[in-house]
Amino acid sequence: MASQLPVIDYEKIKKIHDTPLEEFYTSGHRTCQGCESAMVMRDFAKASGPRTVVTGATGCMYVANTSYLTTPWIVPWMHTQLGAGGSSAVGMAAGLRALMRKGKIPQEKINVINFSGDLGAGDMGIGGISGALQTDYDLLIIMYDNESAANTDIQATGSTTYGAQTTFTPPGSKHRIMHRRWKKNVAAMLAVGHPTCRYVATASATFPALDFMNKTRKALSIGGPTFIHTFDPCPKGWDFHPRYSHELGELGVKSGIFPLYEIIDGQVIYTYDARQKGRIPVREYLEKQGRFAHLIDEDVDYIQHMVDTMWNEWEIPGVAPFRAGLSVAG
Ligand SMILES: Cc1ncc(C[n+]2csc(CCOP(=O)(O)OP(=O)(O)O)c2C)c(N)n1
Ligand code: SF4
Ligand SMILES: [Mg+2]
Repeated sequence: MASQLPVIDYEKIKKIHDTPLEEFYTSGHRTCQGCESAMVMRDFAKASGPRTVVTGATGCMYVANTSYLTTPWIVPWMHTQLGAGGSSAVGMAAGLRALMRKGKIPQEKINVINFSGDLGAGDMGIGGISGALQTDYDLLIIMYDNESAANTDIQATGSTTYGAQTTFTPPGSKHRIMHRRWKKNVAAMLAVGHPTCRYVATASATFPALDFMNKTRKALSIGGPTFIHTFDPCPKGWDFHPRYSHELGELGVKSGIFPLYEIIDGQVIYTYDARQKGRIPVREYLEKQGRFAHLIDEDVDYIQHMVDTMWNEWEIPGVAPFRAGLSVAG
């Protein structure tokens, strides 16, 4: 159950001109040119507005955003340890609740948002996030997924795409593909495992207003502990020219390799329904990135096959990779 504080009355953004002009993540950062994760920061801060406090786990979005004596954050912001995103959000929300109960600060809805990277949230911090999703606090955890431990020079994580070159998985003459795991399905895993969590979504800042900002607002309005997983092209780690970040995001969504959906009170809603809209070949997404330059046709065919299976054969396409249960009597 979420807190009884009045919710902030967010309007749905129907077109790009509806987005607020005020910025709460602005100049003063040193992320790479074309960094889509920086867009995730800017967009969620814009969507959530001034009555927001943010905790951020170690990673590019901590380090590049807090160069000595500078910061782009306008809203209150606190660093937390890698893997501690969930517990930092719970601590922040509990602290605010206690201060309000004791009358030390006015009773009002203050958004608590944690951002953690794919290593920090999906791998190291998954236990703490699971704990946070079992609480009754209003908090939102955003896993910004650049598909590597980018800050420490692009090591593979559980979220790295099959076959990608990283500093942990360099292709060699003996083994062309060193990264053989399929991408971890973090949002769905958290949704399935926490049935009372009312809002889980995947999102893309390539579609900033209509997709990501509205999903941020929906999560904050629905309340309770909520989770969003974003898909963030990273020019440095994925090896492409910074001008193509949005194009890569679009190709990832339209090829179906990164499904966009919301799970609201247990109902799956596809926000880009690749079954109805069709999918472009995944090759169009892969061939524009240097991290896949070593792949040969059969590797691309394999990735295409896996994406096709995800959309055509999974019990809940893109979300749950199971077949319907059989009884033993069968
Ligand atoms: C407990 C701990 N282990 C390792 C590190 C070193 N470290 C700092 S940032 C980072 C990578 C984080 O990756 P991710 O969460 O995906 O964020 P990104 O850097 O990609 O933005 C690592 C391994 C650390 N700071 N703390
Ligand atoms: S390495 Fe990637 S995630 Fe990190 S600042 Fe550069 S573009 Fe952004
Ligand atoms: Mg990362």
